[in-house]
Amino acid sequence: MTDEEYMQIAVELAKNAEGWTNPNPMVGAILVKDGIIIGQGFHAKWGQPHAERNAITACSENPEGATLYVTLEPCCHYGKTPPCTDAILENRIARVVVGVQDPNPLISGMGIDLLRKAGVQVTVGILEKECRELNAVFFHYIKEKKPYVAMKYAMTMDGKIAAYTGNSMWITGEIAREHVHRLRHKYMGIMVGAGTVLKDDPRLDCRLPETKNPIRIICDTNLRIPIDSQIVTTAKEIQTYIATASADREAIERLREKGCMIVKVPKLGRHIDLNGLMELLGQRGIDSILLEGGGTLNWAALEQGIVEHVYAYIAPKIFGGRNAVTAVEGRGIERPEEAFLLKERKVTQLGEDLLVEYNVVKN
Ligand code: AOF
Ligand code: ZN
Repeated sequence: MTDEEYMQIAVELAKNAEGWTNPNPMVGAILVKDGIIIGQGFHAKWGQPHAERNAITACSENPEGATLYVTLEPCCHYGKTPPCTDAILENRIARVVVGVQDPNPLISGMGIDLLRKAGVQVTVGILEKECRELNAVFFHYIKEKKPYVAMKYAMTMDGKIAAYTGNSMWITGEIAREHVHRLRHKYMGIMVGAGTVLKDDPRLDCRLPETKNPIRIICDTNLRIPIDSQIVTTAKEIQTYIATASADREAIERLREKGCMIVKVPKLGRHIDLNGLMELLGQRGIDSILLEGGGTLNWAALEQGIVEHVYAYIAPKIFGGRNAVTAVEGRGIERPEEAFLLKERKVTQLGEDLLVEYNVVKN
């Protein structure tokens, strides 16, 4: 097998931990000796042992002289766990194949240097693109210190997210809706505007087995969220932030009593400053957010430049209706050349529906 083929196995292993490692990366590792995989592992959960140590522990024979394939550069620092480079040297691993350099300033190339200086043969950049994509969130968050925001919506073939009556249950089929719940597990936070709470009274939880709920973030400039909404009444069970520019002390106190955390954010025009909010949420350790609308918030998020990725679920239906809402509302752009551009298409078939994904082009 080639280095790329072994690395692919490590990438797949890493994905087992999706949603459990944030704000740490997902990492997979395998040990190969005489062409045979003798150990494999992945970083299973934030704070727990790293992929390399798990692979070494799982070895069916002595890893001395083996090759280690690991999706991310081995760490050389003491974090919640001791350096992986120590484990590599102690076990006399002969060669290390690295997917991508760790962007963490505590490591960023120093793990590779340390191993080379100690006489280990190191190859860097095998399946680099895949390994970087695997941790798009981690790469973004460690650099920007703000969450990676992915906008998600479900629409008909004619671009409607509801009928003209406002009814949107349901646009897509069951398989696509289950996929959305996987995203709610993968992303650490989920964000909607107050309008969506007023209209749908959603729970914004994750209803799949062996998953966790995202932290809920409601953008509510003027504190319109009803005290008896499902978000507020479940705020003691599921972490909930209300981001507001309101100074209404009584309303804030009422929400706090129900378990909501209030973040005060300055206004930018008529709505809250989303970049300011992202900074605050980044400081609180939130590395990723699934943005589920509605159209007003989606527009503001695009306009303020906080969106990195777009998931569009498309159902084979047509609703029509001049007043039926679309995924992105607001004022919109004036001329086609002002469009927000998307790149790196990915298409997945989900039953009769399609999921079309893109990254947002940043200048
Ligand atoms: C690795 N292998 O499997 C992972 C790495 O606090 P700690 O000890 O868990 O360290 C977290 C940092 O280590 C994290 O920010 C990232 O730079 C790196 N993650 N490194 O060698 C792994 N998960
Ligand atoms: Zn490590």
